[in-house]
Amino acid sequence: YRNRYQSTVSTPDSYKINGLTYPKDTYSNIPSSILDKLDRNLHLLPSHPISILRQIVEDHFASYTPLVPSSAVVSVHQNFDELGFPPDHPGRSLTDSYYINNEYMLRTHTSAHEVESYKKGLDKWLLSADVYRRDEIDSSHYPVFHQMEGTHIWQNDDLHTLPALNAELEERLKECNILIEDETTISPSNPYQPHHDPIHAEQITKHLKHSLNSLIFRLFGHHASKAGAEPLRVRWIEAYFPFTTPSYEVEVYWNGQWLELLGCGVVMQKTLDLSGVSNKSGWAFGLGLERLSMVLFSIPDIRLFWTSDPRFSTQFKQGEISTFQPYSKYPPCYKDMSFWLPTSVDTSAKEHGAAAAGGKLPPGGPGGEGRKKTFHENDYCEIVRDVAGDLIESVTLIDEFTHPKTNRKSKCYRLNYRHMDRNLSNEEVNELQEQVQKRVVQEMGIEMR
Ligand code: FA5
Ligand code: MG
Repeated sequence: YRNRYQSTVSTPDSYKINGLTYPKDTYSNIPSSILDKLDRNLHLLPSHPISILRQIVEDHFASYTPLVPSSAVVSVHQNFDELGFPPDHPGRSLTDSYYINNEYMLRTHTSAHEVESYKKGLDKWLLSADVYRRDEIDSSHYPVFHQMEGTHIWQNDDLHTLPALNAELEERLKECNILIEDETTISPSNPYQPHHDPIHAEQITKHLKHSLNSLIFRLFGHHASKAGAEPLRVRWIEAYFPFTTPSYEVEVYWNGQWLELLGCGVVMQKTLDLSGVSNKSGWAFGLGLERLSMVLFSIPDIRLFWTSDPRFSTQFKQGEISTFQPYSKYPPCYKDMSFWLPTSVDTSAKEHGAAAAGGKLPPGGPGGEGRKKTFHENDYCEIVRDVAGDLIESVTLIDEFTHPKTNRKSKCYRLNYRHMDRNLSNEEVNELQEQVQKRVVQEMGIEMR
C-alpha cells in the first residue's frame, strides 16, 4: 500500500507536509513512525476494509455530500477552540495529541472540519479522514485511525416538518436479531439546549437515533440469517462532548465486551453561530471506521489494517462485507518491564491534566523537563511503538507498588509482542525490549528495577 513517494519530511527545524513547511517549536512531538502514516490514506484504497466500509456508509446516506479533507494538519483553533473545548481539556495535552507546533496539529477527530463544512452551506454531509491520537496500546487502539463525521442540519423554520420515523425500524431490527438497548434520558447532565423548543430538540434527537439505527440495520441486518446466532446487542449511552448536547455514544457487544463505535449529539448552537448558520439546528456523529470494520469483517486486531501482507489485502472486495479468514496466528511473546518512576513527581495529579492551556505552554515546557519528570503512560507507549512498530500487540500495567520506606513508586508493564505475518524469534524480541529499556531510561528519567 505504500505510496511511491513520501510527501512528508521531518528535519530538526521543521515538518514538511503536503508541500507546506511548518517550523518546529517546543510543542512539536510527532515521531517519524506517525509521520510515515500521513501518506497511507487507507480510507481511499478501493478494496481496503476501511474504504469498503466508508463507501457502504456513503451509499447508505446517499443524499449526504461526501467530503475528504486534503491534509491531516489543522489548526489547534479548528480542532479544539471552535468546538468549545475548555482551555484545560485533557485532550489538548501533549501527552494525548500530536502537535506540529503551538498553532498546528494533526487532527484528533473529524469534528475539526465541522465549522468549515457548515460554512460551505451544506446541510447534509459526510466527511472521512485519518485522525491521530496518543493513546494506550491494545487490539482496538492505534495512534492513527479513521473517522467518519456525518451531520444533518435544518432551517429552524423547517423543523416542524421533520417526519416521525422510529416505529417500523424497531420491528425490522428485532426481526434481524439486533437488540437496541436505549435507556438514555434528557436530564440536567445531558440537557436539550436552552434556546431549542424541546419539541424540536426531541425531533432532532429522534432523527439522529433513527438515522444511526438504520445504518446499524443496513450494516448488521444479515445477522439474523446466521442460524442460532446470539442476538447482536447494541446500546445507546449518555455521553458528553463540548460541541453537542444532548450527547450519546453507541456501543456494540463484541467478543465479550462493549466496544464503542461512535459519538454523536445535537450540535451546539455556538458551533453553528461560528459557521454563519445561526438559523439552523441539527445533529452530528463521528464514528470509528476501524472499530466498525473489526466487528463487521471479524478483524481481530487493529494493526492488521496496516499490514501489507497480500494474505490480508487480497481478501476484500469493494462493496462487500466478508468475514476475514485469519491466516495462522503466530505465537505471542511477552516480556515484563519493572521500573521506578522519577522521584520528584506526583504522577496522580498530572496524569490527565498537563494541558496546553489556551494554546500556551504547559508548565515546565512540553518537550523538555516537564515531560521527563512526569510519567505518563502515553509517553511510555509511544516509545514502545517507536521501537517496535506493529510488532507490539499490547502494553498492560500488571503491577504497581510504592516502597513503604522511600515512598518511591514502581510500575511493571507487560509488553506483548507478536508479528502479524510470521514468527518472532526470542532474540529479536529481547533486542526490542532492550531498546525500549534504553530509550525510556534516557527519555523518561525512569530507573529499571
Ligand atoms: C469523537 O472523536 C467525537 N468527535 C465524536 C463526535 C462527533 C461526537 C460529532 C459528537 C458529534 P470519540 O473520542 O469518542 O469522539 O471517538 C469517536 C470514535 O472513534 C470512538 O467511538 C471509536 O470508535 C473511535 N476511536 C477513538 N479512539 C480510537 C483509537 N485510539 N483507535 C481506534 N478507534 C478509536
Ligand atoms: Mg468516546
